[in-house]
Amino acid sequence: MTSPPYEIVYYHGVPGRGEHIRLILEEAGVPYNDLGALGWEKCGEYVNAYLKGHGGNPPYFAMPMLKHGDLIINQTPNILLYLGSRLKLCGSAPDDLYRVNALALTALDGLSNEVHDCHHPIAIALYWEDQKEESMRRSKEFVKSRLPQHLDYWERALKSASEGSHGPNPGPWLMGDTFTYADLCLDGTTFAFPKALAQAKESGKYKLLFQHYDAVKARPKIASYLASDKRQKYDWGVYRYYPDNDVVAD
Ligand SMILES: N[C@@H](CCC(=O)N[C@@H](CS)C(=O)NCC(=O)O)C(=O)O
Repeated sequence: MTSPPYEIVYYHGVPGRGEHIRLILEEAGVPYNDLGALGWEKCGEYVNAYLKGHGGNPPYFAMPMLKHGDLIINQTPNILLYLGSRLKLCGSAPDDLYRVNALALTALDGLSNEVHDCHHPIAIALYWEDQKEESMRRSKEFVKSRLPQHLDYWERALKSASEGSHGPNPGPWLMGDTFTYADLCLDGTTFAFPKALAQAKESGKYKLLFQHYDAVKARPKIASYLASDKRQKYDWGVYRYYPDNDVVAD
């Protein structure tokens, strides 16, 4: 029996939260349909149907969603958990799934949700211009204190993995020598805060993390995806560039 296709229901036009899902499917080398790319008319049919709940699946609150056969799920980390487990990208020991999930949740907290909140600190329904002062203040605080905490954490996690604490064998990935879906990419944060990330790189404090970032981008299937026209450019969405927010720590 053939498996039904994996279908991503998400906006088209930016990588956004949908990108975490695209990347895991690309890394696994499995085909998928990105319904947003079919145009809003087609994608909107699903979105409207799923708003009410559909075929045993509860209504969703916000995209992205994944449809796989009769199952329709939302919440990015939940989708990653499902795919990571099916596509064998969640470590080698049975309990690794929960370890990988903790890493992925931490990555999504610090390098996605907090980055998003820098440009929309007051309300997602307001334009950036309507919360510009707060956004600049939030960005300064993020770059000064939260970003270093998160970068320190990832450096520590990679050091621990390189010493063999997280997996059966030491290695360059977060779970040692086994690549998993938690192997984050700093890409979006680098896009939003290029000066702060350049400063972090130059500091020499995050050698393992920046090597890891390069190694993720160099994985053959990821590299080929990033070079393809399927990869969308940052613009609006979670990762945005505002020159006023692009600050460095004092
Ligand atoms: N925690 C959710 C957040 C989902 C989310 O905020 N999605 C955005 C697009 S990336 C959205 O549609 N937001 C509309 C809203 O929250 O009302 C996840 O990780 O999937």
